[in-house]
Amino acid sequence: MDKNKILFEASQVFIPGGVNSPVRAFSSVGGTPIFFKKGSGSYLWDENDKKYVDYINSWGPMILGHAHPDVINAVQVTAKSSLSFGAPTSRELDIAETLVKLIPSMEQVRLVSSGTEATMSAIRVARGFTSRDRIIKFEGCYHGHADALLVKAGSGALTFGQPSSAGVPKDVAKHTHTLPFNDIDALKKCFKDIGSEIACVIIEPIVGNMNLILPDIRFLNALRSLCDESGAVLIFDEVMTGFRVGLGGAQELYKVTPDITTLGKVIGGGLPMGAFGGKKNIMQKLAPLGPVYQAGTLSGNPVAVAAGLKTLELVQKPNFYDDLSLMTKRLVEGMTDAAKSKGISFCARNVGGMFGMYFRDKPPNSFDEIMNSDRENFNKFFHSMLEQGFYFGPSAFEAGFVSAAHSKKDIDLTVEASSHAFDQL
Ligand code: KE4
Repeated sequence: MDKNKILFEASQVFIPGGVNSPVRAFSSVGGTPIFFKKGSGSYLWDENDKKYVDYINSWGPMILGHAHPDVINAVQVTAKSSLSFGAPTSRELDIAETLVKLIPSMEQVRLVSSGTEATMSAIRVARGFTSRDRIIKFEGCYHGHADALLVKAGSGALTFGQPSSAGVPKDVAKHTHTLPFNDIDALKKCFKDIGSEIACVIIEPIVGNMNLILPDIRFLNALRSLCDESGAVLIFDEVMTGFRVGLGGAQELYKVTPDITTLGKVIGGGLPMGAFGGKKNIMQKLAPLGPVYQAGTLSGNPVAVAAGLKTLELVQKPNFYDDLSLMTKRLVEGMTDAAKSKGISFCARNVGGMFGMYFRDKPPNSFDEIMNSDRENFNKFFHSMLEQGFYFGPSAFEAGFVSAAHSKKDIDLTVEASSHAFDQL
């Protein structure tokens, strides 16, 4: 009997949907979620002891691969001195200094325990700094599950936002305007109409939550100058792209500087960690100095910080990102060639250790374009690869991830398996 099925059924008795985060339930691809019991390097083992090559990396954090000995050691050593104090520790200073050094747009940074907390807090401090209520986000971008961010476009781009989730009051959603990503005209029109009322714009500078979508540099530049003109705070949500697409994140690749950056995933090395940071005059608005309240029992948790610090130390090794990008490129080019040889409409691309694969002829550059990719083929591909022991994100709208532990052999076996998967489409 498949232990995944047994565990999934039992879990659904006690946990809503049997999972602690919806994407894990395989709802959009169908089938039974895989329950993992062990990870090492680029590999995962499920409860049936089946081995997989992992292309989720826990949705980004495991960039060094699973159970990296130096990270595990840092956690074990730290844990022996207690797990949490609820008081400042020197290592929080160490990681703050590291983050400020690696992301120069951040003059000050505050640690939290998740990406959601980071974006929720960034929006609050931007509203406090500007004394404005309206925020702008973009269709297809995901910033965690704070109420103000679970909002979709209203009937017209400038009408009040509509909740995209039950439980989000219309009175909260109405302050959030959702615009089309990469659409400069819509952006300019919005700023022309309500620019003086906008507290902040939050954007995934490289989008990983509607699959991988790259920004048009003119769009990012327009966004930066419109925020400068209107006094709106520009927030780059780099929870996924931070230390994933390169050492300086998307802002370094595109040379566009935000006022606030949110981080998560990689900076915790697999333990709960988020961060938001930016210009000192904005961050000084935060309690205990300023009027914007924000807090957290486990913020800056010593064990999570130890995992994060060690991870951030190791990603700074020379050529870390060049090597990671080359390995990821090997994967996307290999699968693209395999699909081509089978006459399947498929393409893929990567930025650093993050990749997108699309069942369409050309890489998408917008929400609408990604929405018309072939989901049925994605689902068949996903299940064929899973069967063959290759674990991709269980959704056509998620990016994929390669770790520094992935070997050429892993990649070549994955490409070979993709060829069999394309045969089945
Ligand atoms: P968390 O609260 O899940 O730590 O972070 C929220 C978040 C914020 N910003 C961006 C750009 C993100 O990608 C995320 C979370 N990403 C998803 C993957 N698409 C996490 C996986 C999940 O929800 O289970």
